[in-house]
Amino acid sequence: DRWEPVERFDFSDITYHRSTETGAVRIAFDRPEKRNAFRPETVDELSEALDHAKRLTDVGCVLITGNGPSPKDGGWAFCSGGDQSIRGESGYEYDADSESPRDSERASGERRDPRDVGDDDAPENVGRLHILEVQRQIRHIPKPVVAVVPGWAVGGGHSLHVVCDLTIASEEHAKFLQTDPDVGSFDGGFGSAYLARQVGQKKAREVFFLGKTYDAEEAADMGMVNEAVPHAELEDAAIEWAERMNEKSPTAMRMLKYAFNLDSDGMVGQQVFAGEATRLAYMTDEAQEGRDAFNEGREPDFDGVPWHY
Ligand code: 2NE
Repeated sequence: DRWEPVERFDFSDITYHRSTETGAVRIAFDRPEKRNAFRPETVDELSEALDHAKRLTDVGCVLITGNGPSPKDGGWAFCSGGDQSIRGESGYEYDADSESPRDSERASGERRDPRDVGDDDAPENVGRLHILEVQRQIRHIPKPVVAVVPGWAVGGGHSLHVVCDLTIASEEHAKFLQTDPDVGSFDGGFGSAYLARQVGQKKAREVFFLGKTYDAEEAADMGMVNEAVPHAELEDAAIEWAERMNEKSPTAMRMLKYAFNLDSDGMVGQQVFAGEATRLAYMTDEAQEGRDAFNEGREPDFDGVPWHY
């Protein structure tokens, strides 16, 4: 088979696989009966999988998708945003009674409970909006992230595809829709402002203010989807992209991703880009001479190092 599960995790709301063919992972929302809406548990798992994928040095591409179809009605979804049924007063709340496999792991101390901050007085179930932290993870993970959209991308799910480096979508089933202002929510960050950089101000405002539904072709024409492909070929096409990207220089790809991010990420973008420049500098003889001189208690000798131009 093309995918093997990453066995160290026992997720309940997502699935997480490594490709057997190329350096890629597949992270998929796995709540198809809810159009893959996310709850805090889903977001924790997504974050954990992304953090793991970041540290896989032989993986050059992350695919994020939604499992389907729904066993209830056959509908396909990438993600329909925050699960409105568990939305509390200030955000999305953990299911206090849930009995996912992860809860037993947490109870036995095998896995850190993200709700446990080591302070017994801290309220446990404050509303969360930490999908926004995951958006920042996607921005900063040092490899391309591809949104593979088999169906609905709605609300916070729409914003997630916007924040991914590339989007590939099912010709037949993908649908793009912003419902944020219908449910009193607004992604005023990447979901809207960065979308405007992709499709222009008028179109981005149309997406939010009129709440129209766009198919994959329309979204591609608009500039927020890279390619619409037949549904049956969606995953093959995504893997082909991953293979192409894996043939490139990892350093160049990382620097390019952060260069593309830089002007929309402000000082944080500069900091991330500069960190990678520092890493490259560390690999030079002159930086190693500086380190060695300090450790040996002598003055550094940079004679002969050219002032490149
Ligand atoms: C996604 C959409 C357009 C699909 O419509 P349709 O007609 O294809 O399916 P249906 O029947 O509406 O949905 C199927 C089942 O999925 C549940 C529905 O309640 C339904 O359940 P049953 O009746 O079968 O039991 N479902 C779908 N989306 C859900 C959701 N987000 N939460 C909980 N249950 C959901 C249509 O379903 C839709 O418009 N969904 C709502 C989209 C939405 O408003 N999302 C939240 C936006 S705010 C946000 O995501 C956000 C943010 O902006 C910033 C930070 C954090 C979150």
